[in-house]
Amino acid sequence: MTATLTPDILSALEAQAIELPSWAFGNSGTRFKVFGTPGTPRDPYEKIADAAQVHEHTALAPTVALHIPWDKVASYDDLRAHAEGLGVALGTVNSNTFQDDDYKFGALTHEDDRIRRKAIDHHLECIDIMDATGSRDLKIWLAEGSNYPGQNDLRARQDRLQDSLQQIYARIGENQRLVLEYKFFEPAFYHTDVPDWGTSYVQVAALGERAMVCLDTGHHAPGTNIEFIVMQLLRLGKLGSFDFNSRFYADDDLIVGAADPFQLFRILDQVIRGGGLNNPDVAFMLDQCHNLEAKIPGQIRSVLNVQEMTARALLIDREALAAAQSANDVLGANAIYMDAFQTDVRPALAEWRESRGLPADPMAAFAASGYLERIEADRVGGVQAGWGA
Ligand code: LRH
Ligand code: MN
Ligand code: MN
Repeated sequence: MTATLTPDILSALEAQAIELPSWAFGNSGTRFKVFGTPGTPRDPYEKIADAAQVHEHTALAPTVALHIPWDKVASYDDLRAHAEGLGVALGTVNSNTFQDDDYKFGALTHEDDRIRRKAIDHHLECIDIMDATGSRDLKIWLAEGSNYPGQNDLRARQDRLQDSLQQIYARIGENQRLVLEYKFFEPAFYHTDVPDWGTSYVQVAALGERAMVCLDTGHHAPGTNIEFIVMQLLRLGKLGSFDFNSRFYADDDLIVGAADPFQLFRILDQVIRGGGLNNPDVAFMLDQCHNLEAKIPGQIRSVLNVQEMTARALLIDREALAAAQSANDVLGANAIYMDAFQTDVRPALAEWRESRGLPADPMAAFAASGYLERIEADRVGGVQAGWGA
């Protein structure tokens, strides 16, 4: 079945905005090997230039998230002007308390007040940067936990975490937000201090209205019903942002929709059902690392996959579905749902793109643009940025 997209669907799609992570443009790999790629950015300015290519070819990615200290620069006003000159804006600021020797046994949960103070101060510095970049969200992901039962006092760590978050939240501006990301394991393997949405919710609910939960799709145990969590957080008004990526096994950070497009469809269905699609309270971000594939087309593929699954989810005949659900028509309801998922929206999206002056096939247009060849030739010398620099 191929689709015709109604004006309502097209205007919802037109408002869709997906934030790109600056770190997706640097080199990344596994703990076994990080492979270098010719043309990889050497600094945050070049990462933003690459991100702007994704927006130029898709009109889907108007903002770029920064990671501090990876994206530290001398002047954030200058970085902001550089981004704006390329047609994009600076978005979420991600803090980093996972690459400093002091944080071996924790940061915001650390027993030692000096180390905890240092971690809190890092977040205050991130908020200063947000003031300069015009960013709304401070995203916190903590690599904290323990490896062995008995190693730590789990409860005392929750208390210290709340105290640290309160100190950070006190500095969050009127128009800013604190977003707390959870992850069930890694780098710690026995316990993680913010392992699940419940813990993140409890921690942010105690802070106040401008504190929200970030859901990274790769941060759950296999088999978790992620769309249920999306529904619940939207219902509670606490879904602040998504980190989209896909996974087969752990925190794989692969192209969105690559592993399980049906799961992406189900998540986007709940986003629409919960009023979150173009609700400014929910930030749609990618959190991906391209270990093998070229980075810019990797990001283009991801934003297109999100757009495609959004279009399919918007095709669900919600009236018919509600009627089938209230009649307990199990097979009928499921058939209505699956009909939307099985609809090919690609020709309709290509036509719509062209009507807006965008390339019908952004992947092909980017490949033909010569940009990759240009950066490979231009960016020689200097040190390539990587996951961590
Ligand atoms: C942690 C995480 C988090 C970090 C990013 C680099 O696994 O998903 O969002 O900020 O990786
Ligand atoms: Mn993430
Ligand atoms: Mn992750």
